[in-house]
Amino acid sequence: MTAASQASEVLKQYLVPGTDGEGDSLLVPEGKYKGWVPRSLYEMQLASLSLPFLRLLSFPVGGTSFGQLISMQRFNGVGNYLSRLPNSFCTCQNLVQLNLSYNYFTTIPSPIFRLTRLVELDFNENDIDEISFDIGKLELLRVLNLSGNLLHDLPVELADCKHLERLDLSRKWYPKGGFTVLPEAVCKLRELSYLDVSWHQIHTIPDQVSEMSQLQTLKMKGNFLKHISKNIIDCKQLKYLDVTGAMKLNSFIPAEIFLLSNLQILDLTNNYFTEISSDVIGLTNLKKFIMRRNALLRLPKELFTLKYLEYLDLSESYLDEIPSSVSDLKMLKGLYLCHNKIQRLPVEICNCENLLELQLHKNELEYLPDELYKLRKLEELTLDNNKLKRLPLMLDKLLRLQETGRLSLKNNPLTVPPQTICEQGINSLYEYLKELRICEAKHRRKMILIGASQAGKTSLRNALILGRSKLTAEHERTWVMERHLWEPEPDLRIQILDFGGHHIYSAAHHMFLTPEALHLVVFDVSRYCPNLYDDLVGNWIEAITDRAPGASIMLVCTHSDLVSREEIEVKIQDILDKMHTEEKSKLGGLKTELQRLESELQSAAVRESGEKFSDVAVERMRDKANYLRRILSTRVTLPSMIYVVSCAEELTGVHDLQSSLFSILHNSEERPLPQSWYKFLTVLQKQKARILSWSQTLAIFERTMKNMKQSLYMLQGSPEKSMAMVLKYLHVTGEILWYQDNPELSQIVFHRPETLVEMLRTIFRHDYDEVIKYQDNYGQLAGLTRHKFETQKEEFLHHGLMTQEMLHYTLLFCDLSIDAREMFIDLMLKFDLCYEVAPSVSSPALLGASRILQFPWFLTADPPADISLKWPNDVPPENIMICFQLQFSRKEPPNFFEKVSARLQSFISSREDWKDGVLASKNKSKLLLERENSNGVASVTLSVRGSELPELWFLVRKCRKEMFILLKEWPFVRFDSYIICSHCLLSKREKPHMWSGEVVDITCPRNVFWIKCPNSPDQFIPACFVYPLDDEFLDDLGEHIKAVQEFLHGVYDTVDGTGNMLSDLGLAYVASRLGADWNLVALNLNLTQAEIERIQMDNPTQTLNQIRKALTTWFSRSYSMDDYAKVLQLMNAIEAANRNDLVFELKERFHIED
Ligand SMILES: Nc1nc2c(ncn2[C@@H]2O[C@H](COP(=O)(O)OP(=O)(O)OP(=O)(O)O)[C@@H](O)[C@H]2O)c(=O)[nH]1
Ligand SMILES: [Mg+2]
Repeated sequence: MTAASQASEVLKQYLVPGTDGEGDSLLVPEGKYKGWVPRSLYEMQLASLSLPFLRLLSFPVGGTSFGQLISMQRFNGVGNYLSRLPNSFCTCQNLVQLNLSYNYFTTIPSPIFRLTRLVELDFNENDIDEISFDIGKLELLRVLNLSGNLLHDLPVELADCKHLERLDLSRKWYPKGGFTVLPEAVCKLRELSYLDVSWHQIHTIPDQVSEMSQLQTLKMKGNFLKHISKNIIDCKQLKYLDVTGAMKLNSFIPAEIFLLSNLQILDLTNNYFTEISSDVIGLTNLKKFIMRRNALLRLPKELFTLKYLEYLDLSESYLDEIPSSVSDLKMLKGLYLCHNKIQRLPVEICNCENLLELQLHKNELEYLPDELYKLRKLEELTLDNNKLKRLPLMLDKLLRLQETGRLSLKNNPLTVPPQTICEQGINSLYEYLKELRICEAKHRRKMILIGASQAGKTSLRNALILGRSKLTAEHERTWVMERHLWEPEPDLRIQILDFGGHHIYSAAHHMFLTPEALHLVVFDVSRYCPNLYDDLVGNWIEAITDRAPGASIMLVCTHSDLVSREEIEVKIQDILDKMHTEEKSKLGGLKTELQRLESELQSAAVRESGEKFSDVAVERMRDKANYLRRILSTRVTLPSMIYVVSCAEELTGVHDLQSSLFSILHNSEERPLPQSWYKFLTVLQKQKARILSWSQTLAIFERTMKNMKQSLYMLQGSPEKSMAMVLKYLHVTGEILWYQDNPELSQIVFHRPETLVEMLRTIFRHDYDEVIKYQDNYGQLAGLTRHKFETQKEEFLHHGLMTQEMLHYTLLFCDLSIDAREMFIDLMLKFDLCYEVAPSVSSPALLGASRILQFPWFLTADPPADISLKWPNDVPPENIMICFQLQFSRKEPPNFFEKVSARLQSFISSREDWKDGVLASKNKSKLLLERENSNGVASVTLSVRGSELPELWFLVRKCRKEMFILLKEWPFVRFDSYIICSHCLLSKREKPHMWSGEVVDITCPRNVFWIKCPNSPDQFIPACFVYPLDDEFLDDLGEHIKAVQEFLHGVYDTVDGTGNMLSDLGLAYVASRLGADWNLVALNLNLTQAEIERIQMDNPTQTLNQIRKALTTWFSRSYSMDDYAKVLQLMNAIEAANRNDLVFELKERFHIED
């Protein structure tokens, strides 16, 4: 290969092929060839040629012919050593773009004027001082750049370049020479849109300026402007005027400038103006006002009427004040006030919510407004070199600032937070502020978002906290509950509890509810229709009013963007009507009942049947009346309006809701946190354990108080009581959870409430089926094969039965360590969320499991098919039945039935559960717990059957007690309790008499064995069917049994008596009639003396029980005899004890023939 062809190959590497039919471009890199280029260049056919910074002294090099280059359209020879051009240059007649900037030309070379197709010509940074009149020949020229030269004059022929759009004539910075008047030739360029005439000595803008009707940008830096023709207002397109340092001789800003109503950018930097005239108001479209380095002493209020202003730079002047009207600049993005003498910032500045940059360094600021945190978009905040002692407490809410790190605080005498913290960087500073705030907040509240699933609670929470729309995706359901801290203002600290609306979570809700909270009942207006009132609104309101005396409730309707205004109004009216009608009728009912009680109390008229117990009955009535009065006086006032919001983009109505929330929250009682309590809280929160025991907490409390030199006794007299006071306070404000009133749970402190949520989430999840899947690794750890896993999962989903293995698996799956397992079980049991059951034959799939927990919430089953065998409709003969019923006006409180069902477990021995019922037994007694909802009345009924009267009453009383304990969680739920008359039940009356449930509190008075059934005045029933027997006094149990026996005898009208006499009740009757002679009878029935003494020791004070025990012992031993033989043996034994009277009586009573 020849040297020439080699060189041409090398050049080709810089070739860029043209696109769209354009020729190729050759872009030789800077410095590649110093002073020359391979000759092969001239053989190339190019559209563009670029030879920058190659130290070329001439071009073409060493010759006069351009060769093939003659056809090029663009030539870039920037940064060479060129000072002239050969004549041949004019042969490149296709040239449209020529760039010869940064060379050494002293004039524009004449060949150029023959390039009549030129559109762009660039001679920027040469040494040109004069331009030939030939310039006028370049008629197509649009861009002419002659900046950085030494021009002092212009030929008038420039005006012939009438298509010029951009003209840069700015000079080198040079003390002498230049234009003194804006040249006439320039003024005639009617198509000019950009003109730079900086660094001349122009003192006048002449009247002809008006001809530049297309001018958009005029740069006149460093001139000596004194006179500006007011014709400048004819430059209607003028948007950008830069007169930096051009008016140092003026003491006022020329008024003509303020006439430029279309101006968008005005730069007045580097002048000596001391003020801005009120005429500034004329710049109605101004976006950027730059006036750095002047001598401003004050600002006119008109400046703040420029509503489109986005950037205002007033730095490096003598301002000592910023007017409050700065907040009128709603579009402001940049405010630069550094290097002034400002001592205070108006609080209104915090309303400039679009501010991105705020420069305040080198001023004399001593304070900053607390609300500064509202400038959420701020990316730069410079505060160094001021006199700040204290920073706003909420500064850490400026999250963008944390991302950019553009916060400067140096050289301030800071004490809060201390300077040393500030020097550690923005992250440390923000942490410090957060802690400081926990300590200093005055208003602490819990705010509860509650409502149906998908109501829009979480989206509303986002809108409130973030101040912008963040709608949740449809699948993002809140899972049990989420707690978020909201600090909208420095002294407000609000814990928002956002509940998942899915019904499966309702079991857990009440754990987090506190009456002191502010409740927001949220519903989706687009889904609302009158028959969904209860589901979407009513039930939720009721859940709150029943629990929380004096609670604050607000109603919020979301999704308003999806529904027309008119439709919303109709729906809202419907809701308010329903809500208030219901409330009115409830209150009406309460009042009527109270009146009835009051008048009954007044006349002290007591029902005939209760004559003997009048004192107690009156007492009960008085209690009830007081209770009703309490309900009436502390009744929640229901909201009279509904807030209508949309959490979609526009956030319609959210602002109003927010303002109302603030005013409610501010008006609430102040709850500052004393220093030592705060310390205690922070120490608690740092504990690694998931939960703390009472004694652990007490130790921490004592240590902290000692360190803080605080009295452990404080107001409450003992460390325990003092700590209880602090814990209660922290619970109410939502920082921790502590269940003071629950004896099981009061010994535990949930110092990290999320622990509880995390645990609940493992089990209480609406999507358990889809999410919890089998994985080998977890299966092995939990000891579950795939098959076992599937069957156990099935058991959980259908019968609510969770094995220890399955729980273990679920905890692992949810990333909770198994050390949580025991605690989990313990807590779930304590919260009555489940109970432990023995493996039973009814769920054979779980027979091998080590421990089984029943979660009644997950029961979906119907009553067992054989229920009528296990609990026949007709009460079996010789059985007593007692029914206790709770009635609620509309529905039972949420989860009440499930919890009662869980609590039963502690006193029954076997059970079978379904969705709305439990069939259980204890010894020989059977128990049925059922819930029902019909005709607007919800009831939970407990029925017990058996022959052991004391045991039956034990079951009723125990269960009733548990129910009442649970009902304390809803102190204002209205319920009535009854004993359903056994007489009416046994005789199958359609409407049985309902004895007021209070009778259960009264024990059966001595010597009263019969009372009248009000349903049939001539019918007496055993008193022990209505009133429980006195456990302490069972001496007249015998008489009661006799009454029962006689009563049942009447009801069943038995003919053959042997079986009856040998029934439990029959033997109880015999026992009740035997009395002191029983030892002898027992001996006659072949019990040994030792056995008799043992029986006496086991039942030391209760003779009747001794006798019954003796009789049942005999009875179970004589299983091989037939009934007749047994009766005969018993009669003989009684006869042998000289109780012929009794033999006779028994024969009569049980129809026993000789
Ligand atoms: N158009 C519109 N959609 C909304 C609005 N608020 C919520 N949504 C949508 O409604 C659905 C439910 O919203 P969420 O905020 O998750 O409702 P939630 O009450 O928290 O639901 P749960 O957590 O399941 O109880 C989501 O798909 C949201 O995007 C609103 O004001 N307008
Ligand atoms: Mg949610």
